[in-house]
Amino acid sequence: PVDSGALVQLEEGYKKLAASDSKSLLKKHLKKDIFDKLKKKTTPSFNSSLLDCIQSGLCNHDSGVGIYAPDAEAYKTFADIFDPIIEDYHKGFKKTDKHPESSFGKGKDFPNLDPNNKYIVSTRVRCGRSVKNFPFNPCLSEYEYAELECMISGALNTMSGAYKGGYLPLCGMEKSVQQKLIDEHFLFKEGDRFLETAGASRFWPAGRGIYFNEARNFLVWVNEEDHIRIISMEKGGDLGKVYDRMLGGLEALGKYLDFSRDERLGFLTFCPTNLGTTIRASVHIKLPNLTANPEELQKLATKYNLQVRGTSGEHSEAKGGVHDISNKRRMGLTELEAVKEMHDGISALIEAENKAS
Ligand code: ADP
Ligand code: CIR
Repeated sequence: PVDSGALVQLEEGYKKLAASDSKSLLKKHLKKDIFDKLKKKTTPSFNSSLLDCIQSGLCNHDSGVGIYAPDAEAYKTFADIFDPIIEDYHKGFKKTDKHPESSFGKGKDFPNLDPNNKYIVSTRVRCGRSVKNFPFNPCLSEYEYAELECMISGALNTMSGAYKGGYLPLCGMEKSVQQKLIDEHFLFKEGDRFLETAGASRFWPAGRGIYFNEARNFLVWVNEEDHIRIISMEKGGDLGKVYDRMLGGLEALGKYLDFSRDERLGFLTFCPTNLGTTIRASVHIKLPNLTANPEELQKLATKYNLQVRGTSGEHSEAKGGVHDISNKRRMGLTELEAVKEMHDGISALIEAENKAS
């Protein structure tokens, strides 16, 4: 059951959100009748409440989305709010829809986006995975963080060839080293208030860390937003090469770890925006003509199902004209289709930039 303190917090938080000018999907979809229907529910195994799901959105009215699943069951117990948000974010994935089986394709499906190195600074593809039989951040004990870290770093340390590297735990990492890794876009940032208020930063930095190979173009984040984030990145626009490297790493890890996948939702993640394929394929790109008119850029991004972020990731500014542009939806289409959506969209933006010059 939901204790009376949490209920009061929920009611007050909801009132404030409803009266605010928040643009979040939470505010848009959490109608009073849905709120009332869900406010006393909890998930069967972990006793997670609606407050656990929406605390981040209640605390941060500038959220784009504003909801997380504290455990996988929350997607079912609180389906009345997750489903419409999922449908909105992933462009029409309905509550009766089923995420397709994985179909990864190959990097050769994606020609270099910028062979003359005119626009693209770097290309990155990431996916997220949860380890079977473990809940998401808000429900993990300190012991489970350690267990997960041990399992994941153990699997990573078996990697060979181009993937051979080392695991660096955040515990004991020099601040200067940490900051350098963040500035180089390798490491996740610290103190993200959206994650913190979602209950995702408990026991920080315990169990968190980063693995990278010698070339520093294959990286794995451990226990940040998701148990695992697998990342491939390099300078330039060779999306195919970057994608293949990510796929190889994913396949190697999958030999040692079982990942959580839901029949309907696909691969399970903490944030509903990452469900399904979990893939975000992005470029850091300079498009001076297009970005001179932010509204026009946003219009084009919407047209091609792309998302524009700042230079240091989500909720950051674009510095020196460098934007992070990626596929937006990850659910209801295959991995190959998700990356193709990004490839075709970025190609179209570059074409538009050329025309505008
Ligand atoms: P994600 O949801 O993929 O983890 P974030 O927006 O939190 O993404 O960004 C994580 C880090 O990855 C940030 O440092 C961001 O600048 C970096 N990043 C994202 N795309 C690229 C890219 N194409 N090239 C270089 N760095 C990138
Ligand atoms: C927000 O709502 O802004 C944060 N909780 C982050 C949501 C994830 N954003 C996204 O577009 N993938």
